[in-house]
Amino acid sequence: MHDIQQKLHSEGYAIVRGFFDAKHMQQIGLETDRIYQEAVKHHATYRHKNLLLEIIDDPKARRRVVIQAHWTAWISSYLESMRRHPKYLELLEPLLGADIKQITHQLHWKPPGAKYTYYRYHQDAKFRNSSALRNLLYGSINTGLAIDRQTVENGALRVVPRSHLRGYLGLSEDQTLMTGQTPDQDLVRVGLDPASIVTCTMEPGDLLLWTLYTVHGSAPNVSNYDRRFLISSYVRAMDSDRGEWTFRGGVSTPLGPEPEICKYEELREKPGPFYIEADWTEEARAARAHDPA
Ligand SMILES: O=C(O)CCC(=O)C(=O)O
Ligand SMILES: [Fe+2]
Repeated sequence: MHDIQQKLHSEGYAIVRGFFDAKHMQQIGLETDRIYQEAVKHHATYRHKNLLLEIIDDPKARRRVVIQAHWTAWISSYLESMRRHPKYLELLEPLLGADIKQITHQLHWKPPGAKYTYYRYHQDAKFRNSSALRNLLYGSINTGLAIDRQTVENGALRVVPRSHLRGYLGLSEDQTLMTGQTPDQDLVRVGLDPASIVTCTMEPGDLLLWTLYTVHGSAPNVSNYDRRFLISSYVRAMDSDRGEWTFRGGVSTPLGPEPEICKYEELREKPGPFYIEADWTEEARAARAHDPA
């Protein structure tokens, strides 16, 4: 555990091998597939409170695909129990203490053959309400659980080691995250060395940790298999006015009757359910330019 902490703090990322065993991973995989089949029935992105099922009509795959699902713990009791499994406490308590909340719970798919399966380099601090969060560097830890093998071919997460020590760099500001890759020169411009990038290849059950300032992104899936990844972001409770309890005084704590504000700030005013047409794809933007509404 000491090694993990040391690596996370010195390099900005660390990988815990075999965090969950094959039996748990098989069950998580089945739940993930079940959620995909449910989600893809929606014609567009569906929001209900913190639950978000992000759907696009992928122009390359020529089918509807699900690319992300947030807070499926609300529709899967198994994922709800796994987000606060004692293994997470064992891992996180030395780093965050015994009072821990969760800000994100996100399943990501990169369906084979789809166009939008890349993520530009960015720092997750970009996606936090900074007035509701303190101690951004080490008060939050992002975790990514490999459901499928994460390979170069299927677009494993890539990190820039030691980039977390550079503060907020403003990468991919004013850009949609999934419509392209970051040119090397953008990294060089902020003083990062593209040659230092590490591809975090992982086996199912491995867990990647990174900080809110660690520069990361991922390449498209050019393989013929999926890349399912479960991202959960944990925070020291006293550093955050957002999030769902995960461990309270070291006790694993289930979701309450109503959700807490996590990343979706409009939760109270616009709980939904409602649909959102994807406006960020190149196709949607071209249609708007052609026919400005
Ligand atoms: O799934 C990925 O490859 C990256 C996702 C990511 O970094 C994010 O959603 O912030
Ligand atoms: Fe990210």
